Amino acid sequence: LLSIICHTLIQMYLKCFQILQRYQLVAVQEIMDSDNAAVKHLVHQLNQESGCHYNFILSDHLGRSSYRERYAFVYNEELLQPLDWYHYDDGCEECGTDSFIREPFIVKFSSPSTELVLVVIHTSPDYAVQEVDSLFDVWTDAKQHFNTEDVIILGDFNADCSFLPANKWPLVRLRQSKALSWLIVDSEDTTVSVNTHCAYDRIVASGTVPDTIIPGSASAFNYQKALGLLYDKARDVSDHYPIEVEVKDTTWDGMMFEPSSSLGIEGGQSGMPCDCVGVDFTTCKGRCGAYNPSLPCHCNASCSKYNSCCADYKEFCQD
Ligand SMILES: [Ca+2]
Ligand SMILES: [Ca+2]
Repeated sequence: LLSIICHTLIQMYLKCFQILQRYQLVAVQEIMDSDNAAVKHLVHQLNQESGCHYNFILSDHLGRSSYRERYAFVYNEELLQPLDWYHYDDGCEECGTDSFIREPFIVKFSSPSTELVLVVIHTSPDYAVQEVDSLFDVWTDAKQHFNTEDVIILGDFNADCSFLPANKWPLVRLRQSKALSWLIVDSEDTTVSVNTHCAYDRIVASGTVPDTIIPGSASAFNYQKALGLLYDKARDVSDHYPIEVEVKDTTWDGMMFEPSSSLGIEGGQSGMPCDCVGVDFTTCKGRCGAYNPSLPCHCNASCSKYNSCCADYKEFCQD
């Protein structure tokens, strides 16, 4: 079982097929088509190319503005089946008291021999410190929800370089907890550009998962080298390398699931109904990233540019 992040899959189908076929399970992010036609087409073509039975499960459109992204898990359905899933309830979007721009999508998969909970996240680079810290709450919630310690959190955390420099690690509970293993280490370069060396993309695991990882398998997959691509072509595929781990499964007896006849599962909607009773709209405390045109001041990254920040924006939302 492997996992991977593959960005901007729409543009460069063919190369992506070659990359996707390495994996039994893939977390995909930054999906921006309004229907699910692109992913459906991709998985359909992937099945034709590979002769395998891949399927996918899609999150809601996630974001605070009209710019929204979806997550998807693409999986080999003869070996993996989604059992149950939910969107993490991160607070009230309308009040700006939510903790993520794109709240994590959480899916419990079963294989013939085991079960595993996966949490996918694409953090906001502007609030990477707060969001990666808040992933600790998501991890706690996922463990309770599914009554298991075996959780993998993966995605573009923006967890390096200027977005999350090393001196901020003490503020990040996900990093400080001894119960979590950061499988993609700080020295890894997950960026395709030769001008950046940053471990933005991460796989973090708990429970029995770290013990099942094949040593040395957690890494960024340099598809430019592996496929012999020119630099410009590699950059057309993505600005990030996929990150991957290989899990050894010693108890699998060769059993496979029956593939389903339909393609694609909608993972439901995010966002519980909420009200803003008692919320102070004049402060950015607990409201970093908040933007609401009907309110006099904002706490989003571009408020400085428009001179519309609440007075304490710097204190609570900037370093
Ligand atoms: Ca949110
Ligand atoms: Ca690089």
